Amino acid sequence: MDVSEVVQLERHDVVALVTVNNPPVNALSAAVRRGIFEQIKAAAADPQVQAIVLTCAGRTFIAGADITEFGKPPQPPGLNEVIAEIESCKKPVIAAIHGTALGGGLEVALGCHFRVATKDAKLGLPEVKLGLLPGAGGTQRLPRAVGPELAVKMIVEGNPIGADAALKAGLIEEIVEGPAAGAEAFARKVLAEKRPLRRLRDEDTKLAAAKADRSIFTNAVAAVTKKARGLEAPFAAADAVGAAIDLPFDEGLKKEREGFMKLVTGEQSKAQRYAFFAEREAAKVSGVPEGTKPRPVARVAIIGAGTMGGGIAMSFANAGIPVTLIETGDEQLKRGMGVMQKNYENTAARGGIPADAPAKRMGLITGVVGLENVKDADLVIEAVFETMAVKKDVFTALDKHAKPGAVLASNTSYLNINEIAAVTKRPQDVLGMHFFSPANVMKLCEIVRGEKTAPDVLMTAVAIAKKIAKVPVVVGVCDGFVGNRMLAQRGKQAEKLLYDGALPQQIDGVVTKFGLPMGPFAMGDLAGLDIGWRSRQDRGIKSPIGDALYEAGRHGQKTGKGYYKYETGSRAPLPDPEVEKMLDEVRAKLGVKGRTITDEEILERMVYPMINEGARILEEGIASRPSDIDIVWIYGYGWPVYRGGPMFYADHVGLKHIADRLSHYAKATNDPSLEPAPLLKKLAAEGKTFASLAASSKAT
Ligand code: T1G
Repeated sequence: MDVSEVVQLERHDVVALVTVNNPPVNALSAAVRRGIFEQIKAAAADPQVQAIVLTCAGRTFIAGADITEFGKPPQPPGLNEVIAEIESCKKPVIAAIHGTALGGGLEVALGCHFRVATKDAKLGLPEVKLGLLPGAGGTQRLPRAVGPELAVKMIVEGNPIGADAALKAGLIEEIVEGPAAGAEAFARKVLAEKRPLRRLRDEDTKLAAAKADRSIFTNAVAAVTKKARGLEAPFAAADAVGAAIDLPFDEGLKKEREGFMKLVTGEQSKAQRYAFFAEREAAKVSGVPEGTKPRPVARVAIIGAGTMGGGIAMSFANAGIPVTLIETGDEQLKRGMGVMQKNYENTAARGGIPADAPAKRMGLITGVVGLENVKDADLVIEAVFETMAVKKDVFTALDKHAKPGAVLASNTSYLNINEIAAVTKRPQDVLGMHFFSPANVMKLCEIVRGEKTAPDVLMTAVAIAKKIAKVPVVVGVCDGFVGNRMLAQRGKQAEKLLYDGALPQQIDGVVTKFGLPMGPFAMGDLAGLDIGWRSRQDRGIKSPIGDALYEAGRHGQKTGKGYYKYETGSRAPLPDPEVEKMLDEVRAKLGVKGRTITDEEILERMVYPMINEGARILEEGIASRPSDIDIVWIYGYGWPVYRGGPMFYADHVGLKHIADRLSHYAKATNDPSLEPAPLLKKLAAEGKTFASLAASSKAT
């Protein structure tokens, strides 16, 4: 691509403007790097130019390196070279920041002598979210700009800061109107005041305190790496920032480069970069006519102020969307409103939201009694009792009271959307929006597409889910859709492993060591074993140990005992010898003798049956892509992002191995349902991957 196509140079008397124009996010492709390098050189060599402004066209300043280039042979000039050219320029170079200056984008700005930003700009180094660390000087220049404590927080957590915070921290010089014009005015000021050029590589003042007392930095690192269990990048990134304190700039840069190269070629970053694109791919709905527009959603009504309804209402209020929250009685409504208020106050007390946010957000939620109050809503989401009879009653009433064109969504976690839609005269307006508990925290929203769901209704749900900062994945109608359907297979194997001789703590231990936040039995205790028992009663399913625990009044955390025991006021699961005794009795009744089971067998029987179910889900078209299934598991159940999701993991392990092990367990445990699904068998026989499906479906 020709340099001038992506990076233009123009001169306004003594000020040169170098403008990057590489939509959609001005990513630093090879052409952009070449363009910046050459246009800065040209401006520096132009005797009429006394100052240079680096700005971007479109909606944002440079949002980072071009992630699609990773894994391919690097093309010159490297980003470090481009930044060195800017920093060594004899004329002042000013970065004009708007939108999101992220990753390599902020690193380019850090190579400039001055930085100005618009009020709504965000500045950050999110590389750690891709399993990387800033690889173009960010770990060395940012601590010199804002100090090592804030720098290591920004780099290890990967979250951006706003312009106000950036100004306060000394990351930018000024907040300006309109990035380029504001920066040009600032450039003229720099010239008029004959300000000395600021080269961050030469500024060590803000490192002095941490040089004198290293514990300042080590404490900061400890604070931000608490949640980094299993991840490599956060710790490597912290080490690179430490090198800025301990070493001269160029040696620190070398250390950063070594750390970056190790991560970018590693398995974790490959998985995290895959997940980044998979999340965006999931929002591209197949089988919807090009240009289908979502319906406008100005007001939402939520039916049910329980745990789910309250969490969903909070998600909309958090995005500034007014909510009518409807309950059947004042008592339930009052309780629901109180829970949300408390949630907001607790978050504000922890500094998670501003002190005035609870009042503002609760002010957006109007609590009322009576379904007729849905009449003004553009989107109605019911989160009532999880039985088909209750759902049908609610949708019959919604059909009567909701305005024409309103989207009617059920939050059901497994019930048949087509059956629910059939009780209305408007099945085309009905779909599922399955949120995950706690709904105000978990990001996944399974958008369940009914047979008759209209394309624009589907796109409305996808668009509104993104607007409330959820990750939408469109799924088909079946028992449990994608996530819970796969979870059910894992639950089945977990229970069988108990009868085969394993204990809850061993099984949960293998699952959490693999990287999930919680194992199946701790999850059961959290959700409540009575919920599982009721659902089994509904469906005529027996569970010897589950029923025994329920009948013994062990309903999980809520009764202080379930698969584990819990000390008063604690949610920490403690192994309970009582449960071991109960398992011995159940095994005796079943006539099975327990055996010692290896962690490896547990892991294979926890994960491979889920992958097998994922293959069936793809065969049936319940999910359009293997990566959609991965996104469901990463955002709905906390599957470790550095393992990319169950289907990505399957490709990494090898489908032939997985198929062979499933066949082995099908025979060893006399469970034909464990035989490899036809799709898995076929791909394994052909030496292919699930990823090859996505590639071929993209090709069609
Ligand atoms: N490279 C390539 N494509 C990118 C991209 C990037 N950095 N960022 C976004 N895209 C694509 C994205 O796939 C989508 O494509 C479209 O742009 C719109 O994105 C050397 C090594 C900037 C906040 O991690 O966080 O710099 O689906 O849907 O919601 O140290 O994109 O339309 O075909 O997300 O408005 C560091 C990643 C890179 C920022 C905008 N930077 N991007 O959000 O739009 S590593 C990042 C984002 C690095 C240096 C290191 C978001 C956004 P398509 P979108 P959005």
